[in-house]
Amino acid sequence: MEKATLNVEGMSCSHCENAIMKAVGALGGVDSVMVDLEGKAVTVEYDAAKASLDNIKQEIEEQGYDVV
Ligand SMILES: [Cu+2]
Repeated sequence: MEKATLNVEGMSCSHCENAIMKAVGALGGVDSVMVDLEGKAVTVEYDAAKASLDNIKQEIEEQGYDVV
């Protein structure tokens, strides 16, 4: 299991948190998603054989947030 923390801009409230947790959590191979609003960070644990960090970043951006 891989663990990565992404810096994400644009998350401001629990709605953002839920949107990201739901969208990223639904990706195959993603085991857990943690959102830190104050720290502007999203930490994901994923199986590198089934999910890629690029896909995870893309999904966050599709939800309307910027991965920096
Ligand atoms: Cu929000």
